[in-house]
Amino acid sequence: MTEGKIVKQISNDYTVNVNNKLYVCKARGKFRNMGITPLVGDNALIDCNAKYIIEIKKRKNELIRPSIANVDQAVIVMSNKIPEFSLDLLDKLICIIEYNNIEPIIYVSKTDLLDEIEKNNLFKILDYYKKIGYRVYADLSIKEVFKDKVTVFVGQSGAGKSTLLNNLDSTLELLTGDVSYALGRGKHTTRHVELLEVLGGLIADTPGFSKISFIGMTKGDIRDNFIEFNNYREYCKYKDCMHNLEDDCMIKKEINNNILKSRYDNYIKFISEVER
Ligand SMILES: Nc1nc2c(ncn2[C@@H]2O[C@H](COP(=O)(O)OP(=O)(O)OP(=O)(O)O)[C@@H](O)[C@H]2O)c(=O)[nH]1
Ligand SMILES: [Mg+2]
Ligand SMILES: [Zn+2]
Repeated sequence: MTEGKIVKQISNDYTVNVNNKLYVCKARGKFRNMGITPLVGDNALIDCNAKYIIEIKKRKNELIRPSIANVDQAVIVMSNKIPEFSLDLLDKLICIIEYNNIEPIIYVSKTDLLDEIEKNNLFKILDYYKKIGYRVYADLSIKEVFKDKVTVFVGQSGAGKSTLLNNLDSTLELLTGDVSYALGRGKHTTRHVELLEVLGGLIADTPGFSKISFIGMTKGDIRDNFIEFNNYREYCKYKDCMHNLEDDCMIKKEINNNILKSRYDNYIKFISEVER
């Protein structure tokens, strides 16, 4: 038995990397009985001869859609145009990624399609995200973040995830797709999750996902993962303030001052989504 990492899954075939040798394995039936599905990113014990996965090591975290385990950081690829930039989606992704103890990194693609005024407006908003502690990139200087990390690329279909990966390492030659202009959204050019060795780390390109949701999260979880709110909540009148209908709420007082209005509006939208 040897230990390796699952780097790719296509239906029931799991490719496991053991000291840079690849083995295509099946999962033992016992996993199904135990309710475990092996995931890309799993550290696993395998039988190299019989080509079976025998054991899955305890996970640090796991994401669903894209299904992947043991992720350190997530690059949120946000397109400016086609598909349109969405602060709503950005805040949703940040919140879910934070909740999973994964570090979000923001990458804005297609800035070449913007004029100077549009660019200025965009960077003003992005400055807010920097101020509250996130790393934000709009060019290939993002290369510095990948070494020794497991990174997942997330973002809408057509946002430019595979294009960015190809630009980070031109030998990858990943398929990229034309965005369906009529719909303003992509058509899932990338079809499976796979960990690729890039710039001294592992990066998972994923199919753009539209079904991301707050599964398993409570309203309190959403509140706690709007990280900048935590700097002010001790000044709210109520200790467990939801920053919604309560009086004397410091978060509400800080809107348009230290808190970006769209962040607050999205927060209110998300907690009512979870309530339903
Ligand atoms: N102008 C411009 N076009 C870009 C840029 N990045 C990506 N594109 C185009 O956007 C389209 C979609 O890019 P992909 O890299 O396939 O998008 P994806 O996020 O991998 O999409 P899925 O695999 O479907 O999830 C392609 O036609 C790219 O050429 C960019 O920085 N500027
Ligand atoms: Mg892709
Ligand atoms: Zn409050």
